Amino acid sequence: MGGIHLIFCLLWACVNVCECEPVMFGEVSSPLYPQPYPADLKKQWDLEVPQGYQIQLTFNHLDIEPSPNCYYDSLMVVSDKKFLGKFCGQNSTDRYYPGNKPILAPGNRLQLVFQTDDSNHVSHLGFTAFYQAVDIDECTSFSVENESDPPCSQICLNTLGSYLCACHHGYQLRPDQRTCILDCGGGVYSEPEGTISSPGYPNTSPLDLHCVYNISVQPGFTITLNFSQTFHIEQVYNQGPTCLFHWLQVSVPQKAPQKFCGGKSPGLLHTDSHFTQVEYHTDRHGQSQGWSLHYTTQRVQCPNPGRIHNGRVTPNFAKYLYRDYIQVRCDQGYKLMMGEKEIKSFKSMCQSDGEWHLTLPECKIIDCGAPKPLQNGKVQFINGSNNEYLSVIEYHCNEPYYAFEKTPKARYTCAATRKWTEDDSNNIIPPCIPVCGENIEPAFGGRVFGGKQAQLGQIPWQLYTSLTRGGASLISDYWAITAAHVVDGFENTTMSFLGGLIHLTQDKPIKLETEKIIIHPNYKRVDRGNPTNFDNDIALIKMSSKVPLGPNIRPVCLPKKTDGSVMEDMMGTISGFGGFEGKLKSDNLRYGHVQEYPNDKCDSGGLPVTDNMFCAGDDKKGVDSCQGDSGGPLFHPMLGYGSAEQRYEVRGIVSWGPTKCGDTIFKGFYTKVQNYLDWIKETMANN
Ligand SMILES: *[C@@H]1O[C@H](CO)[C@@H](O)[C@H](O)[C@H]1NC(C)=O
Ligand SMILES: *[C@@H]1O[C@H](CO)[C@@H](O)[C@H](O)[C@H]1NC(C)=O
Ligand SMILES: *[C@@H]1O[C@H](CO)[C@@H](O)[C@H](O)[C@H]1NC(C)=O
Ligand SMILES: *[C@@H]1O[C@H](CO)[C@@H](O)[C@H](O)[C@H]1NC(C)=O
Ligand SMILES: *[C@@H]1O[C@H](CO)[C@@H](O)[C@H](O)[C@H]1NC(C)=O
Ligand SMILES: CC(=O)N[C@H]1CO[C@H](CO)[C@@H](O)[C@@H]1O
Repeated sequence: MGGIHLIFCLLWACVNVCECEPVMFGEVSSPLYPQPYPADLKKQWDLEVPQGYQIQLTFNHLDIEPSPNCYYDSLMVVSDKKFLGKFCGQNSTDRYYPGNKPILAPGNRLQLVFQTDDSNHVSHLGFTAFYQAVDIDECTSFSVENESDPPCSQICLNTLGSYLCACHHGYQLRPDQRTCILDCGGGVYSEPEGTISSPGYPNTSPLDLHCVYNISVQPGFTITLNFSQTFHIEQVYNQGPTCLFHWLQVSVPQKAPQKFCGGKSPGLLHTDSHFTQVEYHTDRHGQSQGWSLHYTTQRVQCPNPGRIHNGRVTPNFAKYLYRDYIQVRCDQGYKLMMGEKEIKSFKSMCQSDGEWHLTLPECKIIDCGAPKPLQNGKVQFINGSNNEYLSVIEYHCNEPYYAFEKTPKARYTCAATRKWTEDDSNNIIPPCIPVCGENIEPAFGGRVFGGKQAQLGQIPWQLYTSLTRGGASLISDYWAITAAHVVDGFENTTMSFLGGLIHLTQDKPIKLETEKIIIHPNYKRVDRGNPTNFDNDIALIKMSSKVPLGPNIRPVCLPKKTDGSVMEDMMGTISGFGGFEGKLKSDNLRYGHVQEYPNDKCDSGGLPVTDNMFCAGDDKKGVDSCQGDSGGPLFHPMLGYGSAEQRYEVRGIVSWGPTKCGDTIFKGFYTKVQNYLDWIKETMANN
């Protein structure tokens, strides 16, 4: 009948489709009602309300011929083949009369079947009933016999035509919208330490769990899990114990996860990571007592930085942890080197990845650099090499022609300051100065008339110029001193001087050329060539190159300021290539001894005599300086030296004489060198 109804509907569909929709309520009555029903009848009604509802039938009136088991006439109520009742009778005293309560079908459909036999003598009226859609309480409608599960595992909320499931506090509805799961795990444990336990611990864990606990602390720290002794997770035996259905898994990035079950606590687990995930899983069966863990965090440890040669790593810890700093200091005399580069200081930090942010530098020995060369001297290593720290050097002058003024040698140590340092000194390397006044043959013969021929090296400071046939005295390795009148007129030229000779015909004299000729500024240049005033008859000559000092050419000393003035009766020695025994000049270097006199004891022949000169001569032997000796020295043994190391100083410069040479009455006049010490010193220093 339902099928016919459907076809009907389809034929009418375009006109009145809505009639096909199940209605929410309706009325149903026996044929002809409220007239008596006909005999020999069999009629069925298919009633339907929308899905999600139950259909409920309420009788308003029922009057069907009573019979045992409603044998003759009956109204049968069936819901989807489930028999709900068979009714007949007139009032509630009849056994098969429906009660006052409505009939509720389990579903949304209901069939009524009305059957009558061949007679209706008493004219029973039949029935009329009202049906309606009633909301199903899905929450309570499950049947225990069917073994079907309740629609919701925890809380069921009935709604019109449907239902909703909900969960108790602490539980979550799963995607099936029916079952609830313990709301475990979740969130992130970021505190430096904490405790995590299985749900309900120490009570048995709920079933069907999947809890995820993330422990995530800041980089530079590692997590250690300490499981408590009370530990139990169901284990199954499948060719050995396996964690098949219940398990606890600890996962650390970049490492294979570890699964645990059974009754033995994993104890202490060092993860070496700042992130750890703990997952706990139970299925719907079995039993696990659960677990608990306390986690702590430790700072990441860096490897021991190690030792360093010739330096120290500080601080010295047993362990170096994240954010610890180390410094490196080199021992005294060593410097910090990072590769090829020197660095001032070194600091390195233990990083969050357990590595030092810088590798250790090296301590290399410092050096003071090559020692400064010493003019006219040399340097010599006494200890060490490569100019390294604590190397010791010694400076020596090229002896015997040069020497330090005060000490025989100067010793320097390469100090931590990277400088060559002399103890108790200002670190200025003293200059090597030419040794003055020494000669090879210190003993000059006695008083010999007309002088005596000098030997090579005996008067090594004696110089000679053929240009003006004059002499000069070497006073350093650059400078010579002479009389102004010897060089007057040649200041702007180059003059040649010879040294290291005793014979003018000698093979290999030492040739010196002048660079500068400096005449004393107060020398009066009148009557050049035939001067009449010899005041300040002094000049300095600077050679164009260093004089190669040797045994035959060496400087004479200058007198000291304190040497006093001319001393009467004091003997001096004069030397030169000047004439003797009637000759105007000698080919040989000769010397003789003269005595100094006060100026008033000498006849000047009318020429001016000043305190810048002194006179000397020899009363008896007629020793005198002569033409050709001009500019040459008058020298004395210096006081304060033993005879073996006798030195000589130049006190006078052969200047002029009023008459012929060797006159026993008239003496020669000499420029008093002592008066010019300051000028000599200044001029030499400034040129
Ligand atoms: C038993 O449950 C199933 C599924 O839940 C349902 O289809 C069936 O109609 C139920 N049977 C009875 C007798 O309740
Ligand atoms: C826990 O960690 C996993 C893996 O890193 C991540 O996928 C998940 O989102 C994390 N859960 C929470 C709540 O942070
Ligand atoms: C681990 O926890 C136990 C207590 O459960 C404690 O006795 C033990 O000292 C802990 N171990 C460490 C290394 O913290
Ligand atoms: C010699 O030099 C070495 C280093 O080159 C140093 O260790 C040592 O102390 C020095 N000795 C002296 C006596 O200076
Ligand atoms: C040398 O030169 C200076 C400056 O040019 C000059 O004054 C002086 O007269 C010159 N002397 C001689 C002797 O030529
Ligand atoms: C009160 C009443 O109407 N009772 C009637 C119930 O039906 C029986 C017959 O089935 C009658 O005999 C009673 O009189």
